[in-house]
Amino acid sequence: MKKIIVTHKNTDFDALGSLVAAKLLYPEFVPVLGHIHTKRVEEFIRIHKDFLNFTSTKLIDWNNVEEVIMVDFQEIQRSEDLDNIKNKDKVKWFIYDHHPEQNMEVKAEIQDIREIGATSTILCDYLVKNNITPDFLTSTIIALGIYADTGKFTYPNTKPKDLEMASWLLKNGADLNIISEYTTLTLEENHIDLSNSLMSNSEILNCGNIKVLFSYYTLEDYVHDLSLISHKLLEYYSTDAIILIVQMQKWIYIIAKSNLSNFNLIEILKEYNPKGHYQAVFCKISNIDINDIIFKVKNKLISYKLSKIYAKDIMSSPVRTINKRLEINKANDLLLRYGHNGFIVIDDNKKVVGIISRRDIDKALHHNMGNSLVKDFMTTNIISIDENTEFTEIEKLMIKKNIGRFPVLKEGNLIGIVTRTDILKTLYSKEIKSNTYSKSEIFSDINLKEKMKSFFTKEQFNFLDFISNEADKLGYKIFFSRWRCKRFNIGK
Ligand SMILES: [Mn+2]
Repeated sequence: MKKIIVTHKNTDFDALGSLVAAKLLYPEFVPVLGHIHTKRVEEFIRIHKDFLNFTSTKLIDWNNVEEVIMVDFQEIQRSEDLDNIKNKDKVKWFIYDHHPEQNMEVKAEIQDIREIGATSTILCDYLVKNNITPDFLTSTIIALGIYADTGKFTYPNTKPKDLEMASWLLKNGADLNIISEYTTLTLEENHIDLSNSLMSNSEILNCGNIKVLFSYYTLEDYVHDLSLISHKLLEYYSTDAIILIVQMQKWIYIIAKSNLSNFNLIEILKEYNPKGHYQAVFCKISNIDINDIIFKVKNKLISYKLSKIYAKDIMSSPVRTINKRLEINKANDLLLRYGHNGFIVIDDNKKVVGIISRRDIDKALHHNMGNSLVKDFMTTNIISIDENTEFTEIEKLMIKKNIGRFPVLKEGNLIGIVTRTDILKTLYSKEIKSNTYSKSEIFSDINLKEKMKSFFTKEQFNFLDFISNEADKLGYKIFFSRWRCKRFNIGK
C-alpha cells in the first residue's frame, strides 16, 4: 500500500468527514485510521465500522509509503504514525486543512489551506467541482464534520461555503437526526433561564417502562432553538424521552425527543401536525389553549402502549452457517458468493461454536493459510442474543462490546443473525451497502521481510532467513505464527 490518506490523532468528526471525502476524491488512496479518537467518534465508528472500512495503521508498511494525503492537520507530530516514515523527502505530500498555515515540515505537492469552518467543507467543494455525488451515509458523515467544527454554523470561523456545502450534502440525503445525535451543544443565558423554569415545572411520567420528562412554560419573549434546551434537559435527567410545551407570544411550540427508536413521538403528537423524525419532533400551534394541550398530551403519554422492536424483527434469516472444519479457501468462496461479511460457525452437532468475519478470513489468506480450517481463525468469544432482545439493547451491546454480529437464539436454537447492516437499516430506515476496498490494494505492497528485520534480533532473523532458504530449496512453503515462534524459542 503506497498511497494513503491520514488524519490527526484525537480524531474528531471533521477529521472523519475529511477522510471519507478524500477517499471519494482519490479512490486509489487507502484511508488509514489510528486508535485515538474522541469518544463520540469512537461510538460512531463502532456502529458504522463495516461501512467505513478504514485500514488500521498496523497494516501499513510505513517505509514503502509513496504518497500521503493529510487531512485536517499539517504537523507531522499530530498524527499517530507519520513519524514512522523515515525518508520524508521521497514522499509526495498533499495537504487539506482549515487551520492557520504553519511552518510546513514537508513540501506539499498540492495543498489547500483555507481559513474556513471545516476541512470537510474544503474537500466537499472538490466533490462538487468534480461532479462526485456521495451517497446519503457518506453525505451524513461529511456533514457531521461541518456541523461539529462550526458549532452548527454558530462559531465565528463559519463561512458561507460551510453552509453551501452542508446544503448540498442535505440534498444528497445527509441525515439530520444522526447529525444531531452526534453533536453536542452549549446553552446561552436565555436558554438557561427557560431551562430553569422548565425544570421547576417538570415531572417524570412513566409510560409503560419508558421514562418521559414532561414540562411546559409560558414566556413573553421569543427564545431561539428550543431543541437545544430539550437536548440538554434530556441529557441532564437521563430519561428516555422528553416533551416540552412552550408558549411564546401567540404560538405554542412542542419539542419532543426520544433516545429510543421505538418510542413513536409522531404518533403521540399526531393531532398537532408534527414535523421531523419519530425520534425528534417539532410542532407549532396557534389558537389552542396551552392547558388543553398539556392535558391531552399528558393523558396520551400515560396511556401509551409501546411498539417495541425486537431482534426477531430486524434479524436476517435463515442464517448461513459453516462447519468449523471447513477450509478457509472454501469459506472465502462462500463469502464472495453470498456477499456476506461473516458466518456463524457450528460443530457437527449444529451447536454454535464461533463466528468468522471477512476480516478473519482476509487475515488467514494474507498469511497464505487458505488451506487451514475455519476453527483456527474464528472468534470463539461470541455473544448470542435472544429473539426477544430489544433493539436499543442490541445497539448498546454493539457499542459496548465492539462486536459486529450477534447470533439470535430461540429456546437455545439458532434462528437468525443481527449484523451492523441490520442495525444501520433500522436506524436509517434505509438499505445500506457495506463498503469494501479491494484487499489487494491494502496488502499487496507490504514487504514482510523488511518488517521482520526490525522485529527480531540479528540472530533470530538470520535463523528465520536460513529456514526460509532451506524451505525454498525443498519447494516447501513455510509459515510462522507467534505460537510456533514460542515453541522454537526464537522470539517473543
Ligand atoms: Mn477540523
